[in-house]
Amino acid sequence: MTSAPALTDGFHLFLDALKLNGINTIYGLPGIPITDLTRMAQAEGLRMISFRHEANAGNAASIAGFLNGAKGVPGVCLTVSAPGFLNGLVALANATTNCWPMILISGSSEREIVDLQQGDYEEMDQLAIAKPLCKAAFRVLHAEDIGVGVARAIRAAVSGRPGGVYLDLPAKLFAQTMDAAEGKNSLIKVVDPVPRQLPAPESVQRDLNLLKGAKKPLIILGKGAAYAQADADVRALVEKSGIPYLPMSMAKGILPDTHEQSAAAARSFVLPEADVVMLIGARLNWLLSHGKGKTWGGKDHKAWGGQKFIQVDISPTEMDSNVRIDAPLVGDIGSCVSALLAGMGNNWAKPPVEWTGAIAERKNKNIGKMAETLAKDPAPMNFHSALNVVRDIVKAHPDAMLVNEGANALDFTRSIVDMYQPRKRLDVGTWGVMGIGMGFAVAAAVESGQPVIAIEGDSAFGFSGMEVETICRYNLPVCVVIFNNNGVYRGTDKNLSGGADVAPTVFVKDSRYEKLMEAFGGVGVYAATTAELRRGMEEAIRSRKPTLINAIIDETAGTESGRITSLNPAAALKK
Ligand code: ADP
Ligand code: TZD
Repeated sequence: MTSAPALTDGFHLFLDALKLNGINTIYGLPGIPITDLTRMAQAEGLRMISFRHEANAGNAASIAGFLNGAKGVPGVCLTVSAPGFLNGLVALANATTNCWPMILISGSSEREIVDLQQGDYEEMDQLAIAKPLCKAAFRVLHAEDIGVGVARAIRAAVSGRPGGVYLDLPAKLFAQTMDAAEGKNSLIKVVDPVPRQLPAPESVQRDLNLLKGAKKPLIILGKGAAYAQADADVRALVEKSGIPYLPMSMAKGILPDTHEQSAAAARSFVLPEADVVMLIGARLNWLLSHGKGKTWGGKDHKAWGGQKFIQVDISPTEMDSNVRIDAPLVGDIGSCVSALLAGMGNNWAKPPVEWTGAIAERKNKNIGKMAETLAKDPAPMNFHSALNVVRDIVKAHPDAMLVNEGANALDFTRSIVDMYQPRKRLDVGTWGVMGIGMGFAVAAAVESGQPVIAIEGDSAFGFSGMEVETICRYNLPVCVVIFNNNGVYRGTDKNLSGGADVAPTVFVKDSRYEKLMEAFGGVGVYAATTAELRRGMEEAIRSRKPTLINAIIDETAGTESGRITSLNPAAALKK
């Protein structure tokens, strides 16, 4: 009697393909047709982090991609069909916008029923819908193609400019069987998923020539530089050149914010004054006022300020997107920066002291003013006094991950809380999207093993608040601090009609958010003073217990839209 050949199936081939490529964690939410897949993932030794809403699982996967993408490992989010898939799409689109590698994997209904629109359970043409929102989208119909599908998805996500990828897995795929040996042989371990992309020597020389002639040079580090994990070389470039630098939000900490060359506290001075600006992994989008206009010393809101730009980026088509790029340097940041370092030689002249001295003067004045504000301890707390506490805690725990969203809660945290290590600050990114908070916090804890501090506006928190249960369930060392000022931006708006409903930006006053955490066994803290906030945060970090601190902030503090009030169309006609 001959024994039947060993078989494998779609479930196992898919999980084996992930594992083969170093993907050990899946963020997702079970249901038809992927319930068994989530169970088997766990059984096969993957970490399956199960969320309460796919939006948060998607955000978790996207920030895992930010943290690990340079090592060739994208974040993975797994959802059910139609509604679950749609719930994951904001994160997929956000990942693509931010250049983070994430693969959204969704189960889908039967192709022949979907394509004839015969009304299957959760019927939707998911592939077509995902396509415009991501870098690439693939569907696998046959078990023997799983290896290729996963390999293509990984390569598309992490190579070149990273981004979101959609992978469609129809229900019928999972139970398909094939010979186990052939199945194993069909899997692909992606070789060199993040190939180096060397810059052209003549481009390097062009950059150095421009930089050499500069009287007032400036370096801007963006989150692409943080993503690339070329920390030592980026730091060496800044220090060897002696050029002042500005870190974009998520680039904070590549060099410690206390570095003497940081011009962050003199931002509004250096942008219009600089003559040559080198962008490293930063785009001239709205966050940099498109490289022109008054921020840059232009005469009006669209006028060029006269700066020459060097741009280091992996994407050639990023160049000239907003203003002329005089010296594009296309390649991966690690290779570009090391080529620049080599080209600078050993006697590179530092920038003129007139420039660095003028910056230091502005900077010290502003830091002095800020120190005075931070030293005040008003009752109730305001953003500054509460953030003075957070600032101390982060300084004492530079390994901790800091997640941050809100409007004022975002802007003030970014400018007040110094970061000391790369890829510790995780925030709303290019879109300024609310809802990333708890998803990012979960992934930050899972991926790093470090304590996580999430500084959340009360509105921002609401978008993902139910995931405090997830934080408790996995017993993650997350300390959520809600800056509770009773509403979106502030809690003081009035209903213009005089009716009984509160204004659209106002919430229930004095909400007891800390009880949410207590409901699931975590620690809830009500903090009305800076002393209570400090005690709560210190204890959370010490104990590593899931903690939610409801920090009561003056409801009149803060401004509409935080720092971007100017982007908010307000009625020109007042009744
Ligand atoms: P920020 O918001 O911090 O200014 P952006 O997201 O606007 O940063 O810009 C990041 C840039 O970094 C993108 O243009 C992207 O193409 C680029 N980038 C991402 N990863 C790399 C890499 N490994 N090498 C070079 N450039 C990269
Ligand atoms: N929805 C989504 C998905 N993203 C957004 N950015 C917004 C809505 C609009 N929005 C902001 O841009 S900030 C913000 C909203 C709703 C919340 C601000 O209130 P907050 O923070 O309580 O979180 P502050 O500290 O009180 O300003």
